[in-house]
Amino acid sequence: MVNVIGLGYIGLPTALMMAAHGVEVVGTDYNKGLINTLKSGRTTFKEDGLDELFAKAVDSGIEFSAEYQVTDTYIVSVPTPYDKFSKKIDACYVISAVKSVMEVCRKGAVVIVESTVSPGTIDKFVRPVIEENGFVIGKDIHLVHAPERIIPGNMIYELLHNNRTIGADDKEIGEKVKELYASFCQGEIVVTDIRTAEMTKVVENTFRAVNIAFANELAKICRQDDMDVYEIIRICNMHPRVNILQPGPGVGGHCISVDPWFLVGDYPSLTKVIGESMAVNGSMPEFVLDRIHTIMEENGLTDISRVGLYGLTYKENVDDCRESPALQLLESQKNSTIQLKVYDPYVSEDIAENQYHNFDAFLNDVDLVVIMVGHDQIKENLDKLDGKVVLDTRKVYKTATDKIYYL
Ligand code: SAJ
Repeated sequence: MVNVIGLGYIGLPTALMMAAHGVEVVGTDYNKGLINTLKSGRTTFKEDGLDELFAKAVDSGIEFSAEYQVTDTYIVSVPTPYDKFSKKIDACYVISAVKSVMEVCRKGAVVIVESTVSPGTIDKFVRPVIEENGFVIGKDIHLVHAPERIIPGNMIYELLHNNRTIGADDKEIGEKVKELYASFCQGEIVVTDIRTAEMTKVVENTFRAVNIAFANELAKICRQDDMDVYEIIRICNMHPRVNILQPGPGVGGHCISVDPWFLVGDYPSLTKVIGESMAVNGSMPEFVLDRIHTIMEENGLTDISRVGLYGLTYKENVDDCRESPALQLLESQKNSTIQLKVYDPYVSEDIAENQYHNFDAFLNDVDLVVIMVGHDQIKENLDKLDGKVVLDTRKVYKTATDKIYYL
């Protein structure tokens, strides 16, 4: 039996996928409300295919409990934030989950950390917890790091098809864990050591963050001298060895905007490119704000309270708002008199001032719409924006016009 600890964006789909493929699974989370929701037959966030997978897993006997289970395999999938000042990883949730596992587990158990951690975290924080509990690592408890690579918005497909990395002290244990993931994963599964697996995961997300920062910097250069950044990137990407990502209003989510800081925190003097890239991405909400003011002036608009941000999530077609560019922008304005209106079809709770829950009512109250997220919903309703001035930060419109502006 596998006890999956932490039933958030990664832990829940992983637990469901394993259960749907014949593995005996109990999902555990300290949030009793979340456990009750799952027990009552409902999922806790929106993701394509998640409800269907949930139904299959329930049919296959998955169980949910707020209690840690006595079992032979644990998968720890809890958040790893970073300390905003030191930029170092805050491993408190991982440490606390492993401590709780130690209270119930038997000798011989395999503890798999799936949470993204900076290189050295397992040596520094996880091994001591196991040893303090009187276990000998490699004999009583086996330690594995199996970072996840699925992308919100396409999680279920990627769980099945992505290649995976398993880091283990002991090759044989690594192979055993590989077999567990191979119960559903059709991608290639590489077995390596723990430190390499830790670094690999953080490097992948850092690569993407740096690439996006490059695109964002190009957008700023092109804006200054009136060049079309999208056309330039499109043509550059026709080169066989160039693949530039897209500029945007900023970088959000719990991965690309977080993981590179782990390296900056641990290697401050060696991370010039990474640190600057994070600063460029972090400057984009402010760049959007400057664009709003310029566009208002060009169109003779004077009332900032009639500017509306469309999209509060960190990217399209998900309901996750963590670190989202729109929230970063609103946060930077919180002490000013600027009162922007906001709307997101994926966000039903009230999370911001002046938030609308009806698209038409939102449009009625604004003259300038700032598309912060390219949800399918807006792509399918562009005609409703006719007559509005639009700042399209996601290139939802195919061409800019005298009323449609890009970044
Ligand atoms: N973004 C851009 N321009 C782009 C692509 C993305 O501005 O060209 C922005 C998005 O709008 C968003 C942010 O970057 O605000 C991050 O979105 P994302 O789609 O790039 O990535 P995440 O955070 O949803 O998922 C990433 C993925 N990592 C990589 O692609 C290397 C995913 O595979 C990881 O599993 C996930 O992080 C994670 O959990 O670490």
